Amino acid sequence: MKNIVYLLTILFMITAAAAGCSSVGALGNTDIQLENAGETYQTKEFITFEVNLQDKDGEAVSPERVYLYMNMERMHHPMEGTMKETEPGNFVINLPLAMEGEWYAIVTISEGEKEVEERFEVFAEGEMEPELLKGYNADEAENGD
Ligand SMILES: [Cu+2]
Repeated sequence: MKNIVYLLTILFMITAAAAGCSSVGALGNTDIQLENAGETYQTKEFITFEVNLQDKDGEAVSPERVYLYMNMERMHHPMEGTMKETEPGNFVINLPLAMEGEWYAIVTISEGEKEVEERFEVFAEGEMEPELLKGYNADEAENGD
């Protein structure tokens, strides 16, 4: 009887470890693509940013949350928000860019506590938008703040 309890405990631990490994691994092995990377956009306009997620076999990955955060080095006017899934593995959000220059864009995909991020660059040209210089959060805008 003692042996069976021991065996069941071991089996349970192996199962739990395997489940944990596969979920962490799946997120870590995701190929994150920002379709807008390297592109130049006009300031003041809302731009559709699009992210595609695939695993190593080319299958769509749909994590719980995909978040886009963009800002400029040594400046503080973050453009950010939760991206919406339009089809499996495809996520979009509409965000403006406040001023001309180089912006970094960080895509964070998360599943529970586990998160993975990837950094890209996009460019903006055109006049500065004073109303956007404190940043823009699409999630807050959607909630009417
Ligand atoms: Cu700036």
